[in-house]
Amino acid sequence: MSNFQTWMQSVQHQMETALADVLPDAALAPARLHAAMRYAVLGGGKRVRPLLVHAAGELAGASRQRLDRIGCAVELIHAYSLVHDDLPCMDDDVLRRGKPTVHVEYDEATALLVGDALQTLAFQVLADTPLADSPGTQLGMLTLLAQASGSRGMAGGQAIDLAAVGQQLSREELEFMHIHKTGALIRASVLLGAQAGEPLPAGELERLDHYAKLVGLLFQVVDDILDTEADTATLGKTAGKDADNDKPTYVSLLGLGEAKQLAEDMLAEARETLAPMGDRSARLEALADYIVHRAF
Ligand code: GRG
Repeated sequence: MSNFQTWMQSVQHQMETALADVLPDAALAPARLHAAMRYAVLGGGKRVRPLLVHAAGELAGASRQRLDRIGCAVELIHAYSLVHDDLPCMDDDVLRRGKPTVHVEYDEATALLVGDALQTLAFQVLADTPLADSPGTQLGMLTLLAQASGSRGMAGGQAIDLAAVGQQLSREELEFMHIHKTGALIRASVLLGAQAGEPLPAGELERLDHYAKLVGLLFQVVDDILDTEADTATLGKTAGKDADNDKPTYVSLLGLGEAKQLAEDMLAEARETLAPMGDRSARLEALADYIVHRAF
């Protein structure tokens, strides 16, 4: 196993423990809501966003404890978005991470509350212990996560996505949607990790920001490629994917070959962006590579 794979598994394992610790005990009232929150978050997922938090935070010399907490905050926001995205009023999906979705396993009202409670827990986790060298920096981190999650970030991107069903979008419009829907939280993960450590030179912060924006879009291009390949492999639409398939994607816009080329080009740009930081950015580079090559 490569050094990167060993590191990735150790962070994933550590995040599972950290998430299990910050989530309310399922024995505490209201027990059904707490059990459903744990069901939504634990035992699945690649933990890409916490991995980005750790890789960027290590580059800035941040402690593992701080990065675990920040990783929990972004993963809780991500888990909330998946629970709400799966609801019948949105994508109406029945399976997530190989298990019944939260509204199928529990019920719709519980799934709505699970999302709400995970979102507020994320901000609690980010606020209730020192995570940066100054309170001002930590306040800025809270603002960053709020902006990345709200109507000018992920929730706004989801609104644009819902409005785009059955529409033809230009490449610019598709990019705008994904920068918000998927990219904003991925970008925030990198920046939050970096802010938990020593102040970085402005040039390095700009490089990290550019890398984070590229990886956010890259993630979605690859997700579109994976969806297309999964649909092709099963010779048709998979259960619960009908709404998705009416939405414009990079593959429907560019074709599979060009979408793969776009992913490779963006990966090359991400590598070039990190290059001046040398070995300190090796894990961020390996993560970008992992995000792209899990597809092909
Ligand atoms: C409901 C406010 C609200 C927002 C939903 C991000 C999002 C917005 C919905 C997720 C739906 C989706 C499948 C988007 C495509 C890209 C994506 C975020 C995939 C899932 O993320 P992964 O691959 O999942 O990181 P795991 O399970 O590994 O955590």
